Amino acid sequence: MFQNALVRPPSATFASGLTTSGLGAPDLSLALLQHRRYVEALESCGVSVTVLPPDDAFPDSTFVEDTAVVAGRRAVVTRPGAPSRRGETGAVAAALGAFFSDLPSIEAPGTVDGGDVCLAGDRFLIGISDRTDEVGARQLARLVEEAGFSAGTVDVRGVPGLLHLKSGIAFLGDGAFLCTRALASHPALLGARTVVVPDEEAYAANAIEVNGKLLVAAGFPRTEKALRGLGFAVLPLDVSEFRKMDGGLSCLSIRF
Ligand code: CIR
Repeated sequence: MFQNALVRPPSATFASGLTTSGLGAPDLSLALLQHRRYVEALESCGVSVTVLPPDDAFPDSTFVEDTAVVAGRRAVVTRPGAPSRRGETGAVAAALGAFFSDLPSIEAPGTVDGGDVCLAGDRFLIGISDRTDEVGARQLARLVEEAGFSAGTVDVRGVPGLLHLKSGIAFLGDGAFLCTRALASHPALLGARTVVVPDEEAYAANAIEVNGKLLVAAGFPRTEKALRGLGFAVLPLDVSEFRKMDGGLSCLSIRF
């Protein structure tokens, strides 16, 4: 069960963050509204939400998930792959310090983005991507293993259109994953139970399970229907403005 979540609303500079989506500039006031709804949804799942102040110096800082990885009673502060995002970690580490006394960091030259880290039961899948490198992944694996978890890597560099591992996969609980077709056939997922999103709904693979509810991006009817059919309590949320900046539901919070 998750008791807490850390979020950070988008700042006034949100539209100048990194993006490859080609979907146009985000509307800041709509993004702020969507972010408030996101916080309310987390609260409706019984989570107490800590809201960090927005920071204009870091346009991508609303995507807090990339800055820390929680492994039980340990939280690992990452070293984001994009140099423009490295300064985001200070405020997040300070806020996590109120909850975690065990707070190690990924050290240079390693890089890790939390969006590349998928916890499935007691096993961490760590994506090797353009943001998370092998050095960072090795450091993270050791740090989560010390905390009692197992870890393995998933190389997603050859998967087109995938910024992070979790852009294409979400753990649904009970050994099952929601994922894109490309990831379902990835050797790292051989033998796993998968619910595959239709190709035209690939964005919907970034979902989060929170205390028995599944938060999914709104506007992906086939995925939503399939998940409801499997008995999931689905909570659709509009995150259109975050999608324009290559982000999704999971990126907007650190849950623990
Ligand atoms: C970036 O490129 O870093 C941000 N614009 C989007 C980060 C999305 N984070 C995530 O998927 N965990």
